[in-house]
Amino acid sequence: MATLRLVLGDQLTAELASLRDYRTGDKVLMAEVAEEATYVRHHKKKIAFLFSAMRHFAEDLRSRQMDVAYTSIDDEANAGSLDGEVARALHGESFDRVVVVEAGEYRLREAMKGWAERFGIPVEIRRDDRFIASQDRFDAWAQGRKRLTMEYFYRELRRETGLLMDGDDPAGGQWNFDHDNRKKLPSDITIPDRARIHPDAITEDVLRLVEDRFGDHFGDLDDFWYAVTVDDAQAHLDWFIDQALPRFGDYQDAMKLGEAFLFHSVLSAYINAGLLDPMSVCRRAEQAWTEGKAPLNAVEGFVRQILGWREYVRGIYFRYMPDYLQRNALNAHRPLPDFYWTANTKMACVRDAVLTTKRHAYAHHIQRLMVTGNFALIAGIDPAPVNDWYLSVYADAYEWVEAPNTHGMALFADGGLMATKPYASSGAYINKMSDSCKSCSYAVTKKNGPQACPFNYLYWNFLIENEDSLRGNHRLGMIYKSLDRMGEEKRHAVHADSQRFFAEIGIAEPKEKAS
Ligand code: FAD
Ligand code: DLZ
Repeated sequence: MATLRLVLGDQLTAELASLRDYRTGDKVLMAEVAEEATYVRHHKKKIAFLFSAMRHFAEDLRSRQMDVAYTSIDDEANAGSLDGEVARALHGESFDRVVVVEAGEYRLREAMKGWAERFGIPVEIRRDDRFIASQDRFDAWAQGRKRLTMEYFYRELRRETGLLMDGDDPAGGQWNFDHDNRKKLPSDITIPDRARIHPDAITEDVLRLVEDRFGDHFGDLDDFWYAVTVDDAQAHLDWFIDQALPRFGDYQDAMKLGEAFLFHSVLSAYINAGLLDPMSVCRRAEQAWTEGKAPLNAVEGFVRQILGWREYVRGIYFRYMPDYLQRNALNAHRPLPDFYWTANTKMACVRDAVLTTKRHAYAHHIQRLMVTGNFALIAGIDPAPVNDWYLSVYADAYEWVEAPNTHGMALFADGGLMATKPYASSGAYINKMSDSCKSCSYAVTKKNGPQACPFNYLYWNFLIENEDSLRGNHRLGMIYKSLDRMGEEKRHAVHADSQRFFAEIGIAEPKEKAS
């Protein structure tokens, strides 16, 4: 019984469920296809990272004596899509079945359901057990709950896995060390230089190909430092555990102009593509704590991101798709400003976040949430183009993780399924957590007028525009009381400044109000 085993670009794990029962005579199919590279116009570095990692993984499988059929993007016979490539592989060969691990994105998962009928052959779609919690596990937890608070899901997974547990109690007597993890960067702190992987011949080939085929996509291709093999991703993990994890917690929310990575792990692209296993990464961090190499606030903060947030957002995505992305709870309709692509803005924090993104296909969480995300939220940008932007510009972006973070956490477009209140803030938050306001053309101390930081008046404009939806939110009660104390003149200034600014950045369409 010969089996065709399709491995997707984000399934680069030798222990993958679809490869476990490989037998001589089977064939592994991997394909670089235009459809996956362009369903959103991915950042050039993301395509290069994935194509190079796929090519290295194919070599790895061959070294394990597996028969791999690999279609490169410049192969003349390339069908252009994954289903087209499966059809081509089946043509004229006698396979008895196709085996594949479920796709991480809803669109492809749905498409795969029709493959058996389409190809006239059994197609076995296996569960992706690289996640710590299955979808059934998440659904069982979510069932009947009024609020899906991540913290409680995370605690259950801590208990089940034993990660950072002291018997039945959390290590250190607390589940969460968030309050220790909001420090501003001291001006004299040394930020460690990142370990970089230099492109080998396979990566150099891919870089040329990507420039040739996808040269008009967003992003810089030069200075390519991504790991593209399991060993090199492991080296990045080792570097992080030694050099950055000890201060990960303290400066988790900090930002600094020109410093893309600070003490973050920069491992998400590897974990999501399958080069690193999420549970092993958590265990490595836990070990650093037990060996006294990293403090508990850092290790718990890090483990929470992976065991908590990463597992939780995937559960949310598959529980609520496809309706999830249709939601637009705040009825936001303005177009995405051009500066998300060009970085051509006088707001220093936004410019830095976009330039970092363009250069590295990476920005850390606080830049994504509190700078570009916060701006899109308070400016009332339509969630659809914002989702497309986040899905295309980051090397770690797949819809299962991008959509809940963008649509739910950053934009509150899901109406509060994930967050109890919108993550909206004025310039004061950015000033507190970064150095960007010091060199900004706008003044964070000014609340109104052409020189004022746009985050300041857009914040109030957001609360006014969304008063019908948000006034009843008990976590915003104090803020609406402040708004009630605002005089007519000030409210008028907020409105006028916001309209002037929307016109200046070319997004002045009036916001439609829900009927
Ligand atoms: P670290 O800060 O070092 O965190 C460690 C690890 O925890 C990450 O590598 C990642 O695997 C995981 N993690 C941390 N936060 C989250 C989170 N909120 N959700 C899921 N996993 C998390 N993450 C993606 O992997 N892909 C995305 O497409 C993505 N889009 C985002 C969009 C928005 C608007 C926001 C606010 C966040 C998004 N995130 C996304 C989550 C988070 O910003 C990134 O995982 C993180 O910045 C990756 O950098 P890092 O590896 O240095 O993470
Ligand atoms: C993101 C991506 C890109 C850019 N290219 C490919 C590809 O050519 N072949 C492939 O198998 N996968 C690719 N991927 C990853 C897929 O988009 C990903 O597997 C689906 O979105 C499901 O998560």
